[in-house]
Amino acid sequence: MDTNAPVHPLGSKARILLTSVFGPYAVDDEYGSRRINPMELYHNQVTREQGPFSLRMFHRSFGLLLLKENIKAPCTMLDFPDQERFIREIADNDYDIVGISAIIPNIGKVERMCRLIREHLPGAAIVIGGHIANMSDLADRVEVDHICRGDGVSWFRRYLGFDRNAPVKHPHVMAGFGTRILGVSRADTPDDTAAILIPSVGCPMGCNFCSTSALFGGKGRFLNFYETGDELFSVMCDIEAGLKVSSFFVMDENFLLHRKRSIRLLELMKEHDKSWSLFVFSSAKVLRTYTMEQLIRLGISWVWMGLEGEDSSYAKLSGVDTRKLVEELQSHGIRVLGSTIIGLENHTPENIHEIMDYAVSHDTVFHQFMLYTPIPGTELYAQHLASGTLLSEEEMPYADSHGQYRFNYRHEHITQGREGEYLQQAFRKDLEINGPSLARMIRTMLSGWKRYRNHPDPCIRKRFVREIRSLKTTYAAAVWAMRKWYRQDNRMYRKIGLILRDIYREFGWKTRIVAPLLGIYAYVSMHRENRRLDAGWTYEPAVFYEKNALALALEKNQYAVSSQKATMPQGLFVPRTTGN
Ligand code: B12
Ligand code: SF4
Repeated sequence: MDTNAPVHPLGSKARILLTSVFGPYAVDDEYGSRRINPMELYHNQVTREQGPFSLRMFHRSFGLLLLKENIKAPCTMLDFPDQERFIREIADNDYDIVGISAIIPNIGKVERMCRLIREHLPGAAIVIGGHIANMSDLADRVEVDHICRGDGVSWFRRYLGFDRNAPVKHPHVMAGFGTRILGVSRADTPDDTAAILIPSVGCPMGCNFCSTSALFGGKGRFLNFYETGDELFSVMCDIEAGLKVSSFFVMDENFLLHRKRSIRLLELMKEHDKSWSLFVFSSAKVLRTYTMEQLIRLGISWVWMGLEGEDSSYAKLSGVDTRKLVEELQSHGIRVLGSTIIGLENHTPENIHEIMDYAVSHDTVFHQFMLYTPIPGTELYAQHLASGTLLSEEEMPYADSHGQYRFNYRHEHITQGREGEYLQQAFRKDLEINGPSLARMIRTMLSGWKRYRNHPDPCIRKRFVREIRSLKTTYAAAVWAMRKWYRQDNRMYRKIGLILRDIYREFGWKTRIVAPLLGIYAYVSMHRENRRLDAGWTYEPAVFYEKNALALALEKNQYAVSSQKATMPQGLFVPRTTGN
């Protein structure tokens, strides 16, 4: 295997296939798919115990989309194929390069895909990138020509002989698709869905367990695709015009940390009367360095924040009262997704319930619970390796090391596989005490609306008007249905009833009429969904097949037929029943 700055002889003439690993994902299979590890963000690790209230949604493989946009050679992308579809693609077409993007739990699929590529395309170079590249023995496990550790855009540019420093072109892609909640599928329209925005990769904070930070250089390192607020603003205007969106899901581990860029973006948003909504990841300490006025005008409407655990020693949390911070943010309409780690060094069977109670007491709109997991490439992994506490692959296969099942090491205090039980208890406690995330989200949006509906700045008003549109109708109906669902549970019935009362007060008689009318439909649908879930239904993402302009032109020349944009219908999900 060539690791030293390889260059492909065909350069821009090379035909490239980029692919994600094959599905189905939410099944237990020999290649490492696990039913407990679906290709869904929320249902995998946030709302997984919320039954019909769980938010179901898929996300494209953003790394590959970014690569495709920046490759000036014929490039085809296959996202979420099943094995048969993948085989058909490599058996029926000639490719010079096949690039696979993967994370470590999917190593079994990568092994299989590499074997299939060698069989069907013996002349093709195989390149592997993404978080799996952090496995130190990857090259010994799979038959691969190149491994890209870190940024793939510059890697591919060098490999194909292009200018590595050319500006990075941003793809125009919706952040999510196949959204479904309470058993009802939602159209992923630009009004309701955010576009993806990738300003940077990596995070300089370098927390000991963080594989994202590790992949892009660790402490003190990161890579900006867009250095300045001006560059980012221009990219956002371009996406806004192309996709007709007003919201951006900002895929940047610590977006607000890049203060100069954010403040300049804020200036430009003011100057150009933009009232965008931004969904961001940010550490607590960084959030505290902005005034609420700045956050609101910047359109921060949703934030993913690591809470990790009480008394954890992470610099990103030092000196911040996270409960106060969450309360304050949510009272301004900013939905918080808090993230808590189960299994930190000081966690024991004796204190774990207190730890859960502390996490749940934040009453964040969403709460992720994850096992403290040493991932190759991180400081935490190196420590466990040195102390001999890692479990062997036989004891703990990589496919199961996804953070929602078991530790991949011997924890000093938590033994006998009890961590899985603790995780489940944490998720359930959060639901039991705080109620469905959907209800919490609606409550938070309502708080924001009440606070800002008469704000003197028209851009701020415009954003809140846009965000609460559904509160008058579908969300009101959802609250009505959720309250009915809890009619045997006095405390939750009253809690949700208060939200409904506030909605009626704000939006008047039309909403009072619409809520029960649509609500009964949602209520029936929740029961149907609940029965399906009990019967073992899981959901899979649709397959996407896309070619860039050069690949389409090549196809046209080769077959002398009019080229077709071979994209699968966006926004579809494929239900699959596995339990009966
Ligand atoms: C979006 C996302 C998802 C989406 C996946 C969507 C999809 N279609 O794949 C969802 C929500 C479904 C998901 C699920 C899971 N995820 Co996830 N996910 C992320 C997240 C938040 C963003 C990834 C991203 O798009 N980044 C932006 C792009 C631009 O960066 P990138 O992907 O790294 O790509 C760059 C390079 O890596 C490289 N590159 C990538 N691919 C390739 C391919 C080639 C050929 C080349 C040359 C280069 C290259 O070039 C790109 C540009 O620089 C990351 C955290 C993060 N911030 O990275 C976690 C992360 C990747 N997920 C992770 C994990 C563990 C999971 C889960 C197991 C669930 C879980 N328990 O967290 C499941 C697995 C699902 C499954 N069955 O496979 C871990 C991976 C750990 C590891 N080292 O393997 C991460 C790092 C989070 C974390 N810190 O724990 N995830
Ligand atoms: S602050 Fe978050 S993204 Fe940054 S290194 Fe720590 S865990 Fe990773």
